[in-house]
Amino acid sequence: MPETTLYPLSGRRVWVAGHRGLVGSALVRRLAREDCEILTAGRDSLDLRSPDQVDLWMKNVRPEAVFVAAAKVGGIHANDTQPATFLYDNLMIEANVIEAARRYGVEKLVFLGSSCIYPRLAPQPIPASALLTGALEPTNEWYAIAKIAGLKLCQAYRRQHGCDFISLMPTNLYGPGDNFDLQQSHVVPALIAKAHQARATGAASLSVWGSGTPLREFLHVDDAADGIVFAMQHYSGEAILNLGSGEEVSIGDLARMICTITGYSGQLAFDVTKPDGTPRKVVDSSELRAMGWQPAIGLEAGLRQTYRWYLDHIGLTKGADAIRRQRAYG
Ligand code: GFB
Repeated sequence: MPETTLYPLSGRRVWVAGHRGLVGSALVRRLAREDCEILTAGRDSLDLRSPDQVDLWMKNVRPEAVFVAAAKVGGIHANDTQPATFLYDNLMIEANVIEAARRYGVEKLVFLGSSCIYPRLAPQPIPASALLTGALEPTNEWYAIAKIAGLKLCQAYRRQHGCDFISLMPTNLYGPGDNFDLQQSHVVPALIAKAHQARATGAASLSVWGSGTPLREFLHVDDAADGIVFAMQHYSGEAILNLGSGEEVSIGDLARMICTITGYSGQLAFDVTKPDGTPRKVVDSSELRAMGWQPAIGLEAGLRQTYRWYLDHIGLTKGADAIRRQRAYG
């Protein structure tokens, strides 16, 4: 931990935009350890795609610090099949929040992008300097373009208006509070839900999309939240920062780990009619690490904890009850 904190959160009014999502809910958990006032607004009362609603909220509530964790997110299938929603919703959310933050004098703002902003065939681990040096991965270019626009907004507002807005690019995140809907979800919650169901129903095989060969870097969302809060407290600058664990695994090996954790012993059936997406994306997080942040939760422990969360909150079938009892007492 650096000796001086650039932007202490103690006593500040902090808005977590998107507090019900995977990252936003982890930020709320993490910020509970800081002596700050956490501000939130549900989707029912504030549509972040509306410039007027965002302006009014900011005018009335006057946060001093903002985490832009709100976004339309999803896995490879959701990205690939809803390009307009991923582009429009994300452009509107980030433009509205960033402009209102400038207008009402927000002191510090952290914008969250994604590792998919980098070219599909970027050098690995991906340095921040790889941005805009090559073609994007087609399955998520709409989301990536919206996120590139968001980080560029932060840079432009810093240059033109002197705003202390910074951007972080997290790698693939997972953990409690994730979306387990198979049509929308990322790979970790999808495989947990599928393996759980396969075990509960005694299915002979479990469908894994693609070839199983793509490599992904996974970071537990509580580690991500810690890194995001750390960056708000300790970093100010135009350059974007990567946020990753450095822990890379193939999708096939990830599926095998999840089978072990859920107790499913059937076969993996790789469905090559589904896309693989980018072949590899591990980000170079050395800058944030050099400042003093490091992740604490290894992939296997994180997956086990996420499966426990799933059993307690979502897998409420007869099969889940039986499995939960067995795992609690076994
Ligand atoms: O997590 P995921 O959906 O997104 O998929 P990306 C990662 C890999 O897991 C792909 C494979 O190779 C998928 O084909 N996979 C295997 C599965 N089985 C499944 C399954 O049942 N469900 C899902 N979803 N995948 C996302 C972007 O890319 O990365 C987002 O689409 C975002 O925009 C995120 O940037 C970080 O890692 O391919």
